[in-house]
Order: sequence, then C-alpha cells, then structure tokens
Amino acid sequence: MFESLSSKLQSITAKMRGKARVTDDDIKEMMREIRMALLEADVNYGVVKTFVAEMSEKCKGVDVQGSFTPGQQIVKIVRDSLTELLGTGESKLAISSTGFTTIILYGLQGAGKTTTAVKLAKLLKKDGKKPMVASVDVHRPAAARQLEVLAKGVGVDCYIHPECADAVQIANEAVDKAKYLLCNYLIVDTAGRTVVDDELMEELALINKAVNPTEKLLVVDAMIGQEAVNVAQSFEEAIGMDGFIMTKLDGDARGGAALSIRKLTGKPIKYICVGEKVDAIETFYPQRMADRILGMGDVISLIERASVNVDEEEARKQLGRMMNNEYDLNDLYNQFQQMRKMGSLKDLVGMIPGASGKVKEDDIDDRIIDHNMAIISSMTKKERKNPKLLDASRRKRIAQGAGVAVADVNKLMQQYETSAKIMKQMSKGGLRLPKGLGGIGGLKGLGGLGALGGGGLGGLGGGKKKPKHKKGRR
Ligand SMILES: Nc1nc2c(ncn2[C@@H]2O[C@H](COP(=O)(O)OP(=O)(O)OP(=O)(O)O)[C@@H](O)[C@H]2O)c(=O)[nH]1
Ligand SMILES: [Mg+2]
Repeated sequence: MFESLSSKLQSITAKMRGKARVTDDDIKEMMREIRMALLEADVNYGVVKTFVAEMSEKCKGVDVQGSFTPGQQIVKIVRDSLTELLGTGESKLAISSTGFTTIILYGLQGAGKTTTAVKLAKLLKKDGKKPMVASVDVHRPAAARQLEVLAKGVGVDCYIHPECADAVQIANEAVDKAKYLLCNYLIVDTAGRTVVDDELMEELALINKAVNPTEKLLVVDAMIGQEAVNVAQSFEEAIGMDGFIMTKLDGDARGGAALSIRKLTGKPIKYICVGEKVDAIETFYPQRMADRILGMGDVISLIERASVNVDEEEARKQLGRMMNNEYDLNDLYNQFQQMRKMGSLKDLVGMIPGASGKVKEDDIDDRIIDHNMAIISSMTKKERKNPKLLDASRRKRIAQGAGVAVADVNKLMQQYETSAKIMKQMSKGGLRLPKGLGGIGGLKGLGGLGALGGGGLGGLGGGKKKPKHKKGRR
C-alpha cells in the first residue's frame, strides 16, 4: 500500500529525525521533497500546496529547548499534518437510534460494492451484530447470486429476488425481511453505474428513499486516483453521501485518492479494503494510516487483526503446551493455520514497524505457508510429535510427499527449531523476540503470532527467488 510514497517519505523523515540542529534551509528542502513525493503519488495539486504551506508554518515554531530534538519535532509535525489530511479521529459508522441501522453502498461499476457488502457484514457479525445483506441490482443478471454466494460463505443472512425487475420493490422487501429476522443491520448492495447514467441515478435516489439509510457510503476503487473526487461530487449531488469505503488499496494505487479525498469533499473514509478475501477490510484510522505511510508501522491494526482472527482457545492451548515444553510440529502447523486466517503476509509485514522497506515485496510469497503446511502434513503422527526422528532419509520421503525439495524441509526444520527455542525462552519468562517484533510479544492471541517471531515470517522468502535465509530476517 502506497509503497513508493511511503519509501520516499520515510527517507525524507529519516534524514530529519537525527538532526540536532535544523536550519531554515533544511526545512525548505524537506518541504520541497515532500511536495514532490505527494505530487508523484497523485495527490491533488491544491491539496499538496496548502498541506505543505501549513506544515512549513508549524515547523517555524519548533522549540529548540524542548526534550525532543528539532528533527524529531519536525517529524512529529509531518505525522500530525498527514493524520489531519487523512481526517482527524476515527470515522465511526453511524448507528440508528431505532436499533435498525441501514447502510446503502453505491458506486461505479466494479468498484467492489458486492464484495464490500459481505466484508462489512462479516465485520459486523464478528462484532456481535446481526447483519443482513440485500442486493437491489436488477441490471446485471448474476449480481444477486454473486452476493448470495458470498454471504453464504460467511454465514450472513441475504435477501435477493432475482425474478423481480423493480429495484425499489426489492429494497422494501429487504427492509421487511431484515426486520422480520430481527437483524439490526441491513446492508444494501446496489447496481454499478456510470455517473452519466441519469436513469440509474434516479433509480438510486428512489431506492435511497425506500431504504432511508442511516449511512450512505460511496465505494471507490483507489486505482481511479483523483477521479474519485469527481465521482464523489456527482453522487453527492444526486443522492448525497456520508462517507467513503476505499477499495483495492492492496493494488498499486499510488495513494493520491486516499490522501486528497477528505480535504476535497469533506467526507471521511470509513473503511479501507485491501484484498479480495472477505477478511480484507479495516476500519480507517487516519493516525494509523499516517504512521503506516511514514513507516512507523501499524502495530495496533496488527493486534486487532490477530485478536479477531486468532482462535483464542487454540492460542491458550498452545501457550499451555509451550509452558510445558511440549511444542511440536503440530503446534507449528496450527500456527501456520492461524496466520492464514490473518490475511496475506504482505499486508502483515507492512504493519510491522521497521519491517516494511527491509523485506522486499517480491521476496514475500504467500505460498510458502501452504508449502510448509504440506511438508508437515506429509509427516507421520510420530514424526510430528517427535521432530528429532527426522533423519535424512525421512526428510527425503517427506519432501517427495509434499512435492518440495529436501532443502525446503530442512529450512522448515530450522524454523521449527528457532520457534521452539523462542517458546522455551518464553516459558522461562525471558521472552526476546527478534528485533522489531519485540512489541508484538505478550499479545493475547500469541499462539498465532509466535509463528511470526520464529517459524512463520522467518520463512517469508520463497517462490520464484531462492531465498537467502538470513538469521533474524523478518
Ligand atoms: N485486490 C482487490 N480486489 C478487490 C477488492 N475489492 C473488490 N475487489 C475485486 O474487484 C472485483 C469487483 O468487485 P465487485 O464486488 O463485484 O464489484 P461491484 O462494485 O459489486 O461490481 P458491479 O456490481 O459489477 O458494479 C472483484 O473481482 C473483487 O474480487 C480489494 O479491496 N482488493
Ligand atoms: Mg456488484
């Protein structure tokens, strides 16, 4: 996410951070570099101009006597300004006082509405709510079924009426059905449209009236860049909007849309989507995003993801086993499984402070976890319980069974040993995860993250390039 902008801003701020004295020229030079980086990331010109001007003004007041160096203070100014640009505070979803909250999702064709409807429903469900999704897309024949299939996959109620061609009627039916099922959230997925299609815009206005939404959210594809601002303005004029859900931030969107949209429309980004999977949605927190862009990592998002996706019961069991020094390959297998649930390794690495930039995207191959799981699956029960049994001939057999090279089996065993060592240290109370991961130790849900310190992320390399397995690599 925002790789190019992020790496530029990181190197600009790194230069500044160490400075004990900062001259006016230093600040001028930094502002020039920041302006360039933002423009290259496709941030709106006007936004960049005011942003940089305001920031320069704030830098003038830097206190040379303070407990932080001027360089550090300036980095903090950059971070705060970026946070402000992204929108202050968390943009919470509004809740209806009636106890029945309706959310309508609209946007251009292919923006990700249907996928997002289900992602959002899943998020609400995890939060103990009872959501229902409904499709009022009567224009694309397969649209309603697409929603139905996705909703079924996450165990969320879904209302569709494929035989009916009247979107407003379906919207009314969906409201009735959701209330009948005692759902407290209804998420309405609408047909994709182009902004120039007046007929579809009128239909949307009518659906809007029928549903009387608590939240009108525009789903925008980050890849369309600054055009998102025009799209937002058209929808705002036609039916109004309360905020954005920005999708496809996992792609090579340069970030311009996310950084410009709040200032130019005054509307907050409420969620961001970072992948095709139903879990790839996050509440948008401006400060955390600013920190992620500036390479300060995003440990809090990581923690949240871990605590939502990691099976607590499983984590507790593993912790107990670790304490008793019983950590074996079954446990490592379970850790891989937990990591799978947390999402893609690329996303996870991006959230670890200091890790982005040091680990190259190309070196991260999500298939490595599958390979490792296949290797462990090819072992006998006895071998999994007692890894010491794994001599050369057994390793050869396992490699053949898993369809990998013996070297891959060896690598996994090395990772296992590192993990086991860490577990042992933890059980003695003297946990020291590899540098940079220290902050993640001590989390609840540690069962899954234990693998990050040892076996899991240690094995990031793989796939196309033969990984150079450096010790302590994250
Ligand atoms: N990489 C990535 N792909 C996404 C994301 N969100 C959606 N997609 C993909 O984008 C494509 C379109 O998503 P849909 O949810 O069908 O989009 P839609 O807005 O409902 O499309 P229409 O109903 O045809 O207007 C699908 O292939 C999704 O898997 C995301 O955050 N990241
Ligand atoms: Mg759709």
